[in-house]
Amino acid sequence: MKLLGIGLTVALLLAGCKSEQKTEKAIVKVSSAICGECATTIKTAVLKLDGVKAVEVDTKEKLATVEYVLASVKVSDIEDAIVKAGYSANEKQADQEAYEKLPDCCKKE
Ligand SMILES: [Cu+2]
Repeated sequence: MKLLGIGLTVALLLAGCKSEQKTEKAIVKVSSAICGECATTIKTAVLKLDGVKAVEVDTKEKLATVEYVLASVKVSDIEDAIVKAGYSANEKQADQEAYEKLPDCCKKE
């Protein structure tokens, strides 16, 4: 009986952990991403955030799909990371200084 109690406690703890790790997918508009290097830069920047599980960047659709842990990351954190990498994110404009440092092929003009 005692063993069953422990088992139940462990199961509950695991369930608790699992709900904390609940992930969500955010789709962020990255209108200034044009080439593969842009995609890599954005991926690297967003993956640095604690709680981001996966990042996919589609430079044709200009969309970044980010899988993140709901409890540790906010969409605005993801947007800010992209902005700081030199790209626009949703309605936020790219950080000018970071943009200047991008390789020439990644600049719009
Ligand atoms: Cu590029």
